[in-house]
Amino acid sequence: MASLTTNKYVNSWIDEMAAMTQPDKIVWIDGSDEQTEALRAEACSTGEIIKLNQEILPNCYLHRTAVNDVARVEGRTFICTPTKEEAGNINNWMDPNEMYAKLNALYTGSMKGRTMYVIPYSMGIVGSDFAKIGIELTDSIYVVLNMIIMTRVGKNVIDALGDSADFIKGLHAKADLDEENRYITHFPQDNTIMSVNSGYGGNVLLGKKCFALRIASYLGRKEGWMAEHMLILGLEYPNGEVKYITAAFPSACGKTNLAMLIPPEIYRNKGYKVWTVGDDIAWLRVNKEDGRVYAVNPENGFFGVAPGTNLKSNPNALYTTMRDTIFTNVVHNTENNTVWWEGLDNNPPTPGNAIDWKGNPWDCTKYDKKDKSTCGAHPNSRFTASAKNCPCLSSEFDNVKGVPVSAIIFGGRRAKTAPLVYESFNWQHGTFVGSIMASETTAAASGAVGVVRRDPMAMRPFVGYNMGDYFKHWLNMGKVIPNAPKIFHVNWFRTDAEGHFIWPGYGDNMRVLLWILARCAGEVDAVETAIGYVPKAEDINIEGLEDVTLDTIKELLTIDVESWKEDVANIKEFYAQVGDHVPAELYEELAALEARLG
Ligand code: OXD
Ligand code: MN
Repeated sequence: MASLTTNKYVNSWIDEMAAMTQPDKIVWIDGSDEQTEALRAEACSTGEIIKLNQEILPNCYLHRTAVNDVARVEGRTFICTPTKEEAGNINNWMDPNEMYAKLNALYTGSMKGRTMYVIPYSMGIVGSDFAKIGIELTDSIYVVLNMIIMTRVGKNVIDALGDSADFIKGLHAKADLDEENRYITHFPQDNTIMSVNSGYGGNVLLGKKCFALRIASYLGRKEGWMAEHMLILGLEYPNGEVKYITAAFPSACGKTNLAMLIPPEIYRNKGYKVWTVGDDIAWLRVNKEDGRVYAVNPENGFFGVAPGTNLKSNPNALYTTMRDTIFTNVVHNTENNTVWWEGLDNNPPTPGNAIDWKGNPWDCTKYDKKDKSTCGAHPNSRFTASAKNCPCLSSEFDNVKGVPVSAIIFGGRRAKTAPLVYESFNWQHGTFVGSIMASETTAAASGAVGVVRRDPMAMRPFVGYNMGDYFKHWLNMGKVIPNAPKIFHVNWFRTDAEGHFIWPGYGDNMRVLLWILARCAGEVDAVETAIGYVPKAEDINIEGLEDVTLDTIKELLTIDVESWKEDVANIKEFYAQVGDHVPAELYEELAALEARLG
């Protein structure tokens, strides 16, 4: 198929990649409905996807990955900078020449008998100052169909690129799906991403984690902006004013749920609303006119975790998935040709009518919560759904300027240490608070329970360069933002002596967001503590909450000095691991915290 462009950089790169991978043919993705529909039909005919019940789930499909290929593979993800120091100690590193040679052997001939699809895509709205263009070459129709949902794909993108060399190159080949030879690699200096031997979303939808976080974080540092693992939401007040918040939480801490929050009834009745701008990634830039930080979501869809999504936890996400969605590794209900996952409802498809994520008959009566191998849907099964179908999508979603950010929130899953919410003293301290973010492993994850994993700014697996330099970039940004957002930390996961969650979470998290925004507006006082400003208990509105009293809030806001002292020791270990690029300012903050703890 003829190239859609005369851009010599694009065409010569495609020629080179095709010479190596040797596909039977090359097909450009133009973004047209006709082509997309033809690809769906082709993928259905080969069994790559299954067309679901079009009355109940219009334009929805099911896909199953290989059983050895169900999640991101951090151990096999590499940042290939010329020196190891540039990649830092937290990333896996390999010398670019060595990695290119290794990959060359894996890619050579890998597309024989296959088609190479060329996907021109934009992260961000074509024409926006924020937007960046990528081209992904892939031998998977599943990847093409997902990219069409998750990014802005088509002829207009390649036209916008013109004859420029300013695009991110991405090469993906499924090859043999060999996990021993699976590599997700980034060459920041070459604007290049190469992924081989996987078909799982996070490893192969190269616009997402690989480009919009790893490569973009590198570009952001070079160009003076930020690429962050953050949701973006707008909170609308009864008077119609909307304030925007970005929030970073480690994977699997409920970012999508918070982004699509439904206010508690008492607030809904007053006219409060929450609007979703993004659920996973935010690109942040300083606006020259008002000196504030503006955020865009560079994606165009949601690649969300299915299990646990239900009418209570996240009705907006559920509605979003009811059309135009690709489900991956969920249960197939063959009785009515729909899908199901653990935590959707209490009506799993009955034995004889259910196929599990591995493609085998599934017996829901054998399901044991504690034994993952009995699940019908894989715990990391996903929906790829279009933002346009989200009932609470912000009207500013397509705003080329982005939305002005009032508050940045960091959070983690901590049983004891972190209070429900606290505010940092200033940007430098806020950067410190982000750098010490952590989550404790839950029983749901494999391995020991309660182990602290440091996940700075929720970016541990996603910074495309040295983590210490990333911290420095945060500090530097603080100096060039005249009207910086305030930085907060939240913890929805505090537990009592019996291990039960104290805070109801979900929609009620809105009560904490309102305190945060009131602080930003200078409308409410706070208590200064060793770790930051904490609310006065009576300033968290508990109206309409069962089981939560003023004493509950007091308990949620206590600071357990002993566990903070333990944390300080753990932070020191972590900083040592990050190595000598950790900025002196953060060591000063650490020392100051230690002193305040006494
Ligand atoms: C994701 C992740 O899939 O953070 O968004 O793992
Ligand atoms: Mn994520």
